Amino acid sequence: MTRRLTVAQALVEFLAHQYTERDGHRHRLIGACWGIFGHGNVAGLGQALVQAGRHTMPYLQGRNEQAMVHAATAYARQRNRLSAQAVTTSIGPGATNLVTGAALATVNRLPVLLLPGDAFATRPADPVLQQLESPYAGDLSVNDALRPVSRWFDRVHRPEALIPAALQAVRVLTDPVETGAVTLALPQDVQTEAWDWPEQFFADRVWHVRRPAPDAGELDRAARAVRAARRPVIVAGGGVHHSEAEDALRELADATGIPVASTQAGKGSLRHDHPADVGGVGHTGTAVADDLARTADLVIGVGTRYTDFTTASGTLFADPAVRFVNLNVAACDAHKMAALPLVADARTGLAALTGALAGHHVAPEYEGEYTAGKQAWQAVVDAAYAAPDPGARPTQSQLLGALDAVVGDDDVVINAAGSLPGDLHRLWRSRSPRQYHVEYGYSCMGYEIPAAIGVRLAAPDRPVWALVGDGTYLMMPTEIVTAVQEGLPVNLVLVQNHGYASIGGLSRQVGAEGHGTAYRFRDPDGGYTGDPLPVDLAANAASLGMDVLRADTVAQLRDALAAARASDRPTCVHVETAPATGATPGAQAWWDVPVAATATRPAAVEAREHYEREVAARRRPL
Ligand SMILES: Cc1ncc(C[n+]2csc(CCOP(=O)(O)OP(=O)(O)O)c2C)c(N)n1
Ligand SMILES: [Mg+2]
Repeated sequence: MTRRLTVAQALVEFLAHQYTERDGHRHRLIGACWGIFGHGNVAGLGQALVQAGRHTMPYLQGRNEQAMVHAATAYARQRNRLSAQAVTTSIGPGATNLVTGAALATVNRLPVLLLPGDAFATRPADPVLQQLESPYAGDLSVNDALRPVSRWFDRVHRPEALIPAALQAVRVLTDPVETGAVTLALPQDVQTEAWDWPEQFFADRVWHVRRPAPDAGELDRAARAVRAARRPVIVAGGGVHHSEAEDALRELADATGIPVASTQAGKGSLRHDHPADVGGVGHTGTAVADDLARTADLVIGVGTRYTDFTTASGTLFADPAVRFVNLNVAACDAHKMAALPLVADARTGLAALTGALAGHHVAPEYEGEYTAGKQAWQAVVDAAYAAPDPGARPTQSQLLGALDAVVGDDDVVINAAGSLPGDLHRLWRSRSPRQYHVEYGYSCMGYEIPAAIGVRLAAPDRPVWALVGDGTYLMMPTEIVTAVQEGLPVNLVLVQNHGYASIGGLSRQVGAEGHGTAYRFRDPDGGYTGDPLPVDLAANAASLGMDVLRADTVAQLRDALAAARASDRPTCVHVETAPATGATPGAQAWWDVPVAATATRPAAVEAREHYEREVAARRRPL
């Protein structure tokens, strides 16, 4: 039995029949297909999607290809990687706009299926509109730029090649180790070619997402190391969420009293008020977590990649005798930091470790020490959140305090770049898994608004907040239109501070004097130190269709946030923040940003002296 369809029609039909299964629950793998059409996909995938209809494959219209990938990636994150979305583009610029989104997905180990159009396979006219010509390679196209940022890349030159290509694509999307951006480049002529497909290709196919159990020897060595440790600390990464291992982690913490610090991706693995939760760790961590990390004799990494923010650029885990046990489904992560590897699914591995540690508990003095540290940090958060003068302009940490007072357990808070990730990691009180949605693998300005759409599509009952700096807003406000079009009541908190404040601070620290980081008019000497620019981002958001509430004071901000949460329309709260005060805690650990080794200006010379002292204290991670 065969069915005659075009390549694009066959691909859509195939994707509509792919499912994942984990823990007895079945999920549709590809929930929808985003697309912007051009000559490279309109007659192929465009026609196929309209023919399939919205029940077979829902179509979502975006404004910018990068943003569509962000929305799809956030969707997959919120769905614990059990569902994903596809993104179709034309050839040329539509395709290359995917690159940043693909990198973000791959860095964060999140599945997204990219379907860029490609130049004709049959080459009736070379070059076609938007085709890249290379003097040395006839088979090169701009889509090759997607290879390094894809976990699977294939170009379907002939109709029948779609079958193995599509199966491999789904294998990678659903593999907990391999997953990331998956690209099927589809030449525009091939998309429209017909073929007699075996019916079997369109049968329901269930991809069982495995939960590999640990090797007995690895488990035994890990358990011995934990039992021998006096100051163990768990570093919970994004893998805890991907694996839905939050309960298993809590059971291990309850049974053993081992404190749990978390990376940006792992925050919320335990509720903030769980006695073992010591909050964020690393450059943007809490004092209590970082002190524990500095003095730990054993670090138990669970589902973490150990980025430089987590390790404070290799300076945080400072005990010369510190050892690592890494529970990770990916062997490449399990072996980082010269660790004892425990290669397994996070949930399965945590449960096994809890079993192997039966009867073991950390010393009461150690528990008492971090409990006191946790209380001290709570007081720091309270002080940072407190806004005694309701008539004053809020600082950014007071803004987070106001948001903290408004949200419930189900709200999702999204951010990716600027000064907010640090404040959020240090201060935010996570109340449920997947409430804290900070993308800090790629830290991509512009992720937040499309991500809010993806999260809302994945979790229609959860109120969603995109926290966005003015710089980030200007980089990618486009998908506001999509939220309005789809009737998604996403909330946007637009933080106006007239420039790239975070980088301004960093720039001053590293001797670059804040150059080019403020949004101000050019002065006669050529610098940007004139008046602030007369931009009205609130008016901009309103012009794209959002309801807008302007808050100039703490009191107005509280009202606006409450009104936004109650509204069933996409709503923007625009707030101009005051500079941070002493109440907002800063970095508790170092981060390596190299400073000019020679300079003519004193700021850089001084910064270099400071930098060399820090570098001298660094212990190189293995
Ligand atoms: C796409 C992208 N370009 C550049 C950067 C580098 N970068 C990190 S934060 C930042 C400034 C962000 O400005 P804004 O959103 O206004 O936040 P603020 O720093 O003012 O809190 C920049 C330029 C980035 N993370 N992403
Ligand atoms: Mg800013």
